[in-house]
Amino acid sequence: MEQTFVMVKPDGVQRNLIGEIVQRFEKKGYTLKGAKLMSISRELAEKHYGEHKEKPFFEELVGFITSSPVFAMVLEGDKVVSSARKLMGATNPQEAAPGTIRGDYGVRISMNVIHGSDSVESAEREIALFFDRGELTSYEKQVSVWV
Ligand code: RTP
Ligand code: MG
Repeated sequence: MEQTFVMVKPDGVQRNLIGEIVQRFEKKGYTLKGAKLMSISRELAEKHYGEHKEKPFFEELVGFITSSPVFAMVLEGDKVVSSARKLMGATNPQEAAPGTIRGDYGVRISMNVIHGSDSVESAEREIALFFDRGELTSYEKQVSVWV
């Protein structure tokens, strides 16, 4: 089953949006396999956003993501990588459709509330960067038992 890495960025944590964002993924039907509130070191931020090292916004991005805690998650489900990106909306909240997380809560591209892996390969890399194996659970949802 496919897994992705999603994180509520510092602006989302500061604005009390963790619960709302987790709820959107839960209600959609994805399974939360691991989650934690954590501070990101500069070293981790530079690895995570390594693909943007040469971009003009890199320093601002690293400064922002290390400025205050983030809420990191691993979600599992069918095609969850691309679906999670759809639920998040376009990178620039000014272009993100209403109903998406960035469309509903974001204002500026530099503080766009949430991160989600952009491919299955990125997801594997990012999950390994942020989580130790022992921090991830391996249960299956047994919906028929609970509803
Ligand atoms: P993310 O990695 O955070 O999930 O965002 P993304 O895939 O939608 O966008 P990406 O191209 O990977 O950019 C990473 C983050 O850099 C910031 N950014 N600022 N000032 C700018 O022009 C600019 N462009 C990108 C955004 O915060 C974006 O989420
Ligand atoms: Mg990205």
